[in-house]
Amino acid sequence: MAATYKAKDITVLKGLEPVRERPGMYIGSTGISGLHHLVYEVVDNAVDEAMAGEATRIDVTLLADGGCRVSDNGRGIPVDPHPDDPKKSAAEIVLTTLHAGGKFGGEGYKISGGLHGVGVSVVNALSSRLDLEIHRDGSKWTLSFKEGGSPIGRIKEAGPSKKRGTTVTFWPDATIFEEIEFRAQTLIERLREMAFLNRGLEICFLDERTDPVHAETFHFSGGIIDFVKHLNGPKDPLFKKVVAFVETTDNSEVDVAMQWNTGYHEGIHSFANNIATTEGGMHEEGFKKALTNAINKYAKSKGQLKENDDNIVGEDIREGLTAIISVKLRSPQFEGQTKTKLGNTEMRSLVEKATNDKFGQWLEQNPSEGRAIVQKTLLAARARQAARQARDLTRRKSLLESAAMPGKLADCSSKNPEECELFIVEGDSAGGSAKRARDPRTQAILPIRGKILNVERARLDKMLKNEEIQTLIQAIGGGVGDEFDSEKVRYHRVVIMVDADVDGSHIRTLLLTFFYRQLPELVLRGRVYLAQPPLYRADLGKERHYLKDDVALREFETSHKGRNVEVNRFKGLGEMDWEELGSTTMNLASRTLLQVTAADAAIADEIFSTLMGDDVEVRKKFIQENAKDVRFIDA
Ligand code: 0RA
Repeated sequence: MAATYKAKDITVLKGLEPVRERPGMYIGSTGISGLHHLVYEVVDNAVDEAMAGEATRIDVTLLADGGCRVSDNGRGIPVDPHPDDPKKSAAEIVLTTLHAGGKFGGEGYKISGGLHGVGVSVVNALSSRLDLEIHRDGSKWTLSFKEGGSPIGRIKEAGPSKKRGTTVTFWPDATIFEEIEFRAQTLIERLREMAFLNRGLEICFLDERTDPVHAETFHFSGGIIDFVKHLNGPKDPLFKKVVAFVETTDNSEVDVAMQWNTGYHEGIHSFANNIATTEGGMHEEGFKKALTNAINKYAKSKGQLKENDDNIVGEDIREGLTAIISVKLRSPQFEGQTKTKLGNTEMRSLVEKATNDKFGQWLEQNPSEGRAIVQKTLLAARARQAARQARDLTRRKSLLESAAMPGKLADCSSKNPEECELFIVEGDSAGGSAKRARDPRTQAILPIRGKILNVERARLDKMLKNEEIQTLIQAIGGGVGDEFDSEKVRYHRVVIMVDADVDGSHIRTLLLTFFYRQLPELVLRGRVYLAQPPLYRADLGKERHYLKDDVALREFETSHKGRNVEVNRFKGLGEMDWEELGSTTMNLASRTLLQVTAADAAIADEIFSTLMGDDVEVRKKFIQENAKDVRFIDA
């Protein structure tokens, strides 16, 4: 008897040995992402049960001892003797044989998820222990596995049960993984996504490693409609409704939800069998093609686009669009560098047809929303054309004038961009002081007049036609928009120096928006700065102190109580003499600069869009909400 068991154990071990020898082949890596893959694998199996209409809830628990428990209320893994080897239960085979999982149930398993799809046996192979508990056919069944996946005895009937479902508890093998501590946040994000993609499925996450325990439940009755609302949450939707449609065939399913926001970012997220297809693929291609087609057809039929007008291009249609395309199909082909591109050609025509028909219909039924979409699209097209014209203009100018710099620019003598800075200064008088105060070798000055304010209510396209902005593009030297070339930029630091008043912040918002939209690389590389001119001068006898803001002033007054302090507020840069401007704001040794982050620029862009946008209601609301903020008072 003992000898027979031994022989069988060897066959089983052989079954999972390849997994322990080359874990990366099965789960990608033995790092943190491979570790999380174990959880996803078991969860995928449970989600399959939900997709088959057999489970409604999944519980994922991180145990205090480092294990992970995944529980579902599905049918339970079959426990009957397996025809190939009647001494073993089907469950034992599922847990100890590669690829065995999917083969069970045959037609019962309509659509199988898991990229993965490597099966729960891989999790078993890479665990130091795994406990299986199955509730099925009126009983509770248990079976445990030791390090490497061999079963400890046979499956046991451990009493009656009225429940159904499978619970897998596993402890990742510390000799295989570089680290074995799960990250709650990573798992939470994936579980939330899973809940969005499988409408109605309840996923409960519990982290028992912390005190107090951390519990979160994901359950979305709207499915991907809720997903789109979640993504658009922090943004300003163009209208309340979410466009959504479904198409099912005998062996596949297409699910689309989308909503435009007033921003400029294109956020299309596609999935195949719950896996993010970040490289896109056939389903995404079909969607984009039909979206462009449907909008053009609609815009023409409603006269918003005339017969002779150019068609609206996809890029302009997708500006500010948040969309989820989720397809489920029997045999997904994953291609591309990271195997996240869907290759099934039948999905292209299916999604294309569904989008053409159903979105076309939606537009007809929702004329005011349809009109808003087309309007936004036309604005995007206009801005893009204007940007191109502005680019052409500046390019032609610099060709004609053979790189002659604009007359207003007091350039620096060094031609090494690494040590050069460009100060964009508000007003001619401050510009004059800055020119005197600068280090002419490395610091260039470009005065910008308040006139730039006349672009108030202008959109970005008008802004690009503005002479001051053109001068600025020429001075910086790398071009604009898609053609921006950071190698050609003439200064490694671009410093915005404006008055600390309403006009000053208006100009700053405008400039930051311009940089964010047209020269984003400059912002991302951290090359844009804000000068920090002092707001106050406090005279103490012959001593002069420069104080950057109200807080600094209060501190100064407190620490010099009883002494005769004379305080002056600088109403603008022009009130400082050139020596003061130099020592407080420009000299490398004594100044402080504020580096602009991408987030700062994005906020400026949002303020700009809201204040300059066409939507009077949104603008009003914004101004009311921000009325206390002095920065916005003049808008
Ligand atoms: C094989 C066949 C059937 C279900 C399962 C496996 C199954 C596997 C897992 C893994 C985690 N939870 C699970 N739930 C079910 C079909 C059983 C039937 O037809 O009754």
